[in-house]
Amino acid sequence: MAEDERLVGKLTVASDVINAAVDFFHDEGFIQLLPVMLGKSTDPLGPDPGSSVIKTAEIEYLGAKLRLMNSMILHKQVAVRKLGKKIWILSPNIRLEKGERKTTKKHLFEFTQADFEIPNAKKEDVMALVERFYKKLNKRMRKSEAFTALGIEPFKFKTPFKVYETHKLEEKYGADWEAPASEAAKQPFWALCHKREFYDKEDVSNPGHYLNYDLVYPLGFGEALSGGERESDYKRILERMGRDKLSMDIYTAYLKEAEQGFLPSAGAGFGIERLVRFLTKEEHIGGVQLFRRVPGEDITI
Ligand code: ASN
Repeated sequence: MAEDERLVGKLTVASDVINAAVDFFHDEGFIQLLPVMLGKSTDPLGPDPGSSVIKTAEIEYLGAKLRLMNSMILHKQVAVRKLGKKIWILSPNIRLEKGERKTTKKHLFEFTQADFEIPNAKKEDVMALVERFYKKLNKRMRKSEAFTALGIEPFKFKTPFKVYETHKLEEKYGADWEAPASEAAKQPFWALCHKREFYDKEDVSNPGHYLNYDLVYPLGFGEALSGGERESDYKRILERMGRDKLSMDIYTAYLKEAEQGFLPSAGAGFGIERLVRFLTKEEHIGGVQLFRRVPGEDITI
Protein backbone atom coordinates (compact mmCIF):
# COMPACT_ATOMS: atom_id res chain seq x y z
CA MET A 1 0.00 0.00 0.00
CA ALA A 2 1.30 3.51 -0.82
CA GLU A 3 2.57 5.42 2.23
CA ASP A 4 -0.06 8.13 1.65
CA GLU A 5 -2.84 5.53 1.65
CA ARG A 6 -1.61 4.13 4.98
CA LEU A 7 -1.54 7.64 6.40
CA VAL A 8 -5.10 8.20 5.22
CA GLY A 9 -6.07 4.93 6.93
CA LYS A 10 -4.45 5.97 10.23
CA LEU A 11 -5.98 9.44 10.12
CA THR A 12 -9.37 7.89 9.38
CA VAL A 13 -9.00 5.76 12.53
CA ALA A 14 -8.07 8.96 14.41
CA SER A 15 -11.18 10.65 13.05
CA ASP A 16 -13.32 7.67 14.13
CA VAL A 17 -11.76 7.73 17.62
CA ILE A 18 -12.47 11.46 18.02
CA ASN A 19 -16.05 10.91 16.87
CA ALA A 20 -16.45 8.01 19.29
CA ALA A 21 -15.20 10.19 22.16
CA VAL A 22 -17.54 13.06 21.25
CA ASP A 23 -20.55 10.72 21.14
CA PHE A 24 -19.52 8.85 24.29
CA PHE A 25 -19.01 11.89 26.54
CA HIS A 26 -22.17 13.48 25.15
CA ASP A 27 -24.21 10.34 25.87
CA GLU A 28 -22.71 10.20 29.39
CA GLY A 29 -23.98 13.73 30.10
CA PHE A 30 -20.68 15.64 29.94
CA ILE A 31 -20.45 19.25 28.79
CA GLN A 32 -17.74 19.61 26.15
CA LEU A 33 -15.65 22.73 26.69
CA LEU A 34 -13.41 24.31 24.12
CA PRO A 35 -9.75 24.19 25.08
CA VAL A 36 -7.66 27.02 26.45
CA MET A 37 -4.09 27.01 25.20
CA LEU A 38 -2.61 29.84 27.26
CA GLY A 39 -2.92 30.51 30.97
CA LYS A 40 -1.17 32.10 33.91
CA SER A 41 -0.89 28.69 35.59
CA THR A 42 -0.50 25.26 34.09
CA ASP A 43 0.33 21.70 35.15
CA PRO A 44 3.84 21.53 36.71
CA LEU A 45 4.25 17.93 35.41
CA GLY A 46 6.20 16.89 38.46
CA PRO A 47 8.42 16.97 40.36
CA ASP A 48 9.08 13.63 38.74
CA PRO A 49 12.60 12.20 38.41
CA GLY A 50 11.39 10.43 35.23
CA SER A 51 10.16 13.64 33.62
CA SER A 52 12.10 14.98 30.66
CA VAL A 53 10.24 18.24 30.09
CA ILE A 54 12.95 20.88 29.49
CA LYS A 55 10.73 23.86 30.30
CA THR A 56 7.17 25.15 30.24
CA ALA A 57 6.77 27.32 27.14
CA GLU A 58 5.97 30.94 28.01
CA ILE A 59 5.06 33.98 25.99
CA GLU A 60 4.93 37.64 26.99
CA TYR A 61 1.69 39.33 26.06
CA LEU A 62 0.86 42.91 27.04
CA GLY A 63 3.18 42.73 30.00
CA ALA A 64 1.82 39.42 31.31
CA LYS A 65 3.62 36.08 31.28
CA LEU A 66 1.36 33.42 29.78
CA ARG A 67 2.12 29.72 29.73
CA LEU A 68 1.23 27.18 27.06
CA MET A 69 -0.81 24.33 28.46
CA ASN A 70 1.16 21.30 29.66
CA SER A 71 -2.33 20.07 30.51
CA MET A 72 -5.62 21.68 31.51
CA ILE A 73 -5.82 20.00 34.92
CA LEU A 74 -5.84 23.27 36.89
CA HIS A 75 -8.48 24.76 34.59
CA LYS A 76 -10.55 21.56 34.96
CA GLN A 77 -10.75 22.09 38.74
CA VAL A 78 -11.90 25.68 38.20
CA ALA A 79 -14.42 24.59 35.52
CA VAL A 80 -15.96 21.97 37.81
CA ARG A 81 -16.36 24.56 40.58
CA LYS A 82 -17.90 27.15 38.27
CA LEU A 83 -20.28 24.75 36.51
CA GLY A 84 -20.87 21.94 39.02
CA LYS A 85 -21.07 19.59 36.01
CA LYS A 86 -19.10 16.79 34.39
CA ILE A 87 -16.85 18.37 31.77
CA TRP A 88 -14.46 17.22 29.05
CA ILE A 89 -12.15 18.86 26.55
CA LEU A 90 -10.21 17.76 23.49
CA SER A 91 -7.17 19.58 24.77
CA PRO A 92 -3.98 20.35 22.81
CA ASN A 93 -0.90 20.12 25.04
CA ILE A 94 2.67 21.32 24.51
CA ARG A 95 5.36 19.40 26.40
CA LEU A 96 8.89 20.33 25.46
CA GLU A 97 10.55 16.96 26.09
CA LYS A 98 14.27 16.24 25.69
CA GLY A 99 15.27 14.99 22.22
CA GLU A 100 16.13 11.54 23.60
CA ARG A 101 12.41 10.93 24.18
CA LYS A 102 12.18 10.17 20.45
CA THR A 103 13.28 6.61 21.22
CA THR A 104 10.42 5.86 23.62
CA LYS A 105 8.16 5.82 20.53
CA LYS A 106 5.25 7.16 22.62
CA HIS A 107 6.23 10.80 23.27
CA LEU A 108 5.25 13.85 21.26
CA PHE A 109 5.98 17.47 22.12
CA GLU A 110 2.56 18.48 20.80
CA PHE A 111 -0.42 16.17 21.18
CA THR A 112 -4.10 16.13 22.09
CA GLN A 113 -5.70 14.49 25.09
CA ALA A 114 -9.35 13.81 25.86
CA ASP A 115 -9.33 15.36 29.32
CA PHE A 116 -12.31 15.03 31.67
CA GLU A 117 -13.33 15.79 35.24
CA ILE A 118 -16.32 14.71 37.34
CA PRO A 119 -17.50 16.56 40.45
CA ASN A 120 -17.88 14.47 43.62
CA ALA A 121 -16.51 11.35 41.94
CA LYS A 122 -14.16 8.65 43.23
CA LYS A 123 -11.52 6.69 41.38
CA GLU A 124 -13.89 3.72 40.92
CA ASP A 125 -16.35 6.00 39.06
CA VAL A 126 -13.63 7.11 36.64
CA MET A 127 -12.35 3.57 36.09
CA ALA A 128 -15.87 2.29 35.32
CA LEU A 129 -16.47 5.20 32.92
CA VAL A 130 -13.22 4.57 31.07
CA GLU A 131 -14.06 0.88 30.74
CA ARG A 132 -17.46 1.80 29.25
CA PHE A 133 -15.64 3.97 26.72
CA TYR A 134 -13.31 1.18 25.58
CA LYS A 135 -16.20 -1.26 25.40
CA LYS A 136 -18.14 1.09 23.14
CA LEU A 137 -15.03 1.64 21.07
CA ASN A 138 -15.04 -2.07 20.10
CA LYS A 139 -18.31 -1.70 18.23
CA ARG A 140 -17.26 1.56 16.63
CA MET A 141 -13.93 0.18 15.43
CA ARG A 142 -15.53 -2.95 13.99
CA LYS A 143 -17.52 -0.64 11.72
CA SER A 144 -14.50 1.42 10.65
CA GLU A 145 -13.49 0.68 7.07
CA ALA A 146 -10.02 2.06 7.74
CA PHE A 147 -8.94 -1.22 9.38
CA THR A 148 -9.74 -3.19 6.24
CA ALA A 149 -7.72 -0.65 4.27
CA LEU A 150 -4.81 -1.02 6.73
CA GLY A 151 -5.09 -4.80 6.61
CA ILE A 152 -5.39 -5.23 10.39
CA GLU A 153 -8.08 -6.47 12.77
CA PRO A 154 -9.29 -3.94 15.35
CA PHE A 155 -8.22 -4.85 18.90
CA LYS A 156 -11.01 -6.23 21.09
CA PHE A 157 -11.02 -4.61 24.53
CA LYS A 158 -12.20 -7.01 27.26
CA THR A 159 -13.45 -5.21 30.36
CA PRO A 160 -13.16 -5.06 33.34
CA PHE A 161 -9.42 -4.47 33.07
CA LYS A 162 -7.09 -5.98 35.69
CA VAL A 163 -6.01 -3.72 38.56
CA TYR A 164 -2.54 -3.62 40.16
CA GLU A 165 -0.85 -1.43 42.76
CA THR A 166 2.36 0.19 41.48
CA HIS A 167 4.38 -1.18 44.40
CA LYS A 168 3.41 -4.74 43.35
CA LEU A 169 4.43 -3.97 39.77
CA GLU A 170 7.74 -2.58 41.05
CA GLU A 171 8.34 -5.75 43.08
CA LYS A 172 7.78 -7.88 39.99
CA TYR A 173 9.38 -5.78 37.23
CA GLY A 174 11.59 -3.21 39.00
CA ALA A 175 11.35 0.59 39.17
CA ASP A 176 10.84 0.85 35.39
CA TRP A 177 7.90 -1.53 35.44
CA GLU A 178 5.79 0.11 32.75
CA ALA A 179 7.49 -1.25 29.61
CA PRO A 180 7.96 -4.88 30.76
CA ALA A 181 4.48 -5.04 32.36
CA SER A 182 2.95 -3.64 29.18
CA GLU A 183 4.92 -6.16 27.04
CA ALA A 184 3.62 -9.03 29.18
CA ALA A 185 -0.04 -7.95 29.14
CA LYS A 186 -2.70 -9.03 26.66
CA GLN A 187 -5.30 -6.44 27.70
CA PRO A 188 -5.00 -2.91 29.14
CA PHE A 189 -4.55 -2.83 32.91
CA TRP A 190 -4.88 -0.30 35.71
CA ALA A 191 -1.90 0.75 37.82
CA LEU A 192 -2.97 2.45 41.05
CA CYS A 193 -1.08 4.77 43.40
CA HIS A 194 1.61 6.99 41.88
CA LYS A 195 3.58 9.60 43.78
CA ARG A 196 3.07 12.62 41.58
CA GLU A 197 1.78 16.19 41.18
CA PHE A 198 0.22 18.14 44.09
CA TYR A 199 -3.25 18.03 42.57
CA ASP A 200 -3.62 14.24 42.91
CA LYS A 201 -5.10 13.38 46.29
CA GLU A 202 -3.07 11.64 48.95
CA ASP A 203 -4.89 8.92 50.90
CA VAL A 204 -5.27 10.62 54.31
CA SER A 205 -5.78 7.28 56.02
CA ASN A 206 -2.59 5.96 54.42
CA PRO A 207 -0.04 8.78 53.95
CA GLY A 208 2.43 8.22 51.10
CA HIS A 209 -0.33 6.51 49.10
CA TYR A 210 -2.21 8.32 46.35
CA LEU A 211 -5.75 7.97 45.01
CA ASN A 212 -4.68 8.07 41.40
CA TYR A 213 -4.42 5.67 38.49
CA ASP A 214 -2.93 5.04 35.08
CA LEU A 215 -4.29 2.81 32.37
CA VAL A 216 -1.55 0.97 30.49
CA TYR A 217 -1.94 -0.52 27.00
CA PRO A 218 -0.72 -4.09 26.47
CA LEU A 219 1.83 -5.43 23.94
CA GLY A 220 4.47 -2.85 24.84
CA PHE A 221 2.45 0.25 23.90
CA GLY A 222 2.66 1.65 27.46
CA GLU A 223 0.71 4.40 29.21
CA ALA A 224 -2.73 5.21 27.82
CA LEU A 225 -4.31 7.46 30.45
CA SER A 226 -3.56 9.07 33.76
CA GLY A 227 -5.76 10.68 36.35
CA GLY A 228 -6.78 10.78 39.95
CA GLU A 229 -9.03 11.99 42.70
CA ARG A 230 -8.08 15.60 43.35
CA GLU A 231 -6.71 17.53 46.27
CA SER A 232 -9.53 20.09 46.65
CA ASP A 233 -8.72 21.56 50.08
CA TYR A 234 -6.83 24.86 49.93
CA LYS A 235 -4.59 24.11 52.91
CA ARG A 236 -3.70 20.66 51.61
CA ILE A 237 -2.94 22.11 48.17
CA LEU A 238 -0.57 24.66 49.72
CA GLU A 239 1.07 21.95 51.81
CA ARG A 240 1.60 19.68 48.81
CA MET A 241 2.97 22.55 46.69
CA GLY A 242 5.39 23.40 49.50
CA ARG A 243 6.49 19.78 49.72
CA ASP A 244 7.11 19.83 45.95
CA LYS A 245 9.09 23.12 46.26
CA LEU A 246 7.14 24.69 43.39
CA SER A 247 7.92 28.28 42.51
CA MET A 248 4.74 29.89 43.79
CA ASP A 249 4.66 32.93 41.44
CA ILE A 250 3.45 30.63 38.63
CA TYR A 251 0.51 29.49 40.78
CA THR A 252 -0.76 32.78 42.21
CA ALA A 253 -3.76 32.80 39.84
CA TYR A 254 -4.56 29.13 40.55
CA LEU A 255 -4.25 29.60 44.32
CA LYS A 256 -6.69 32.51 44.22
CA GLU A 257 -9.21 30.11 42.68
CA ALA A 258 -8.32 27.34 45.13
CA GLU A 259 -8.87 29.70 48.06
CA GLN A 260 -12.51 30.03 47.02
CA GLY A 261 -12.77 26.25 47.47
CA PHE A 262 -12.82 23.53 44.84
CA LEU A 263 -15.40 20.75 44.62
CA PRO A 264 -13.99 17.31 45.33
CA SER A 265 -13.58 15.72 41.92
CA ALA A 266 -11.86 12.97 39.97
CA GLY A 267 -10.88 12.79 36.34
CA ALA A 268 -8.28 11.72 33.83
CA GLY A 269 -6.98 12.29 30.35
CA PHE A 270 -6.14 9.88 27.54
CA GLY A 271 -3.93 10.74 24.60
CA ILE A 272 -5.68 10.57 21.24
CA GLU A 273 -2.48 9.84 19.31
CA ARG A 274 -1.51 7.07 21.75
CA LEU A 275 -4.89 5.42 21.32
CA VAL A 276 -4.63 5.66 17.52
CA ARG A 277 -1.08 4.27 17.63
CA PHE A 278 -2.28 1.33 19.70
CA LEU A 279 -5.28 0.62 17.46
CA THR A 280 -3.28 0.87 14.23
CA LYS A 281 -0.23 -0.96 15.71
CA GLU A 282 1.99 1.85 14.51
CA GLU A 283 5.69 1.40 15.40
CA HIS A 284 6.25 5.07 16.38
CA ILE A 285 3.63 7.54 17.56
CA GLY A 286 4.92 10.15 15.08
CA GLY A 287 3.51 7.87 12.37
CA VAL A 288 -0.08 8.72 13.32
CA GLN A 289 0.46 12.48 12.96
CA LEU A 290 0.18 14.25 9.62
CA PHE A 291 2.42 17.00 11.03
CA ARG A 292 4.93 15.06 13.14
CA ARG A 293 5.84 16.59 16.50
CA VAL A 294 8.44 14.13 17.73
CA PRO A 295 11.03 15.26 20.32
CA GLY A 296 14.47 15.57 18.73
CA GLU A 297 13.10 15.69 15.19
CA ASP A 298 13.06 18.79 13.04
CA ILE A 299 9.57 19.73 11.87
CA THR A 300 8.78 20.22 8.19
CA ILE A 301 6.14 22.89 8.54
N1 ASN B 1 -5.00 14.85 32.30
C1 ASN B 1 -4.28 14.44 33.47
C2 ASN B 1 -5.26 14.32 34.64
O1 ASN B 1 -6.43 14.56 34.49
C3 ASN B 1 -3.19 15.40 33.84
C4 ASN B 1 -2.05 15.40 32.84
O2 ASN B 1 -2.23 15.29 31.65
N2 ASN B 1 -0.84 15.59 33.31
O3 ASN B 1 -4.82 13.96 35.72
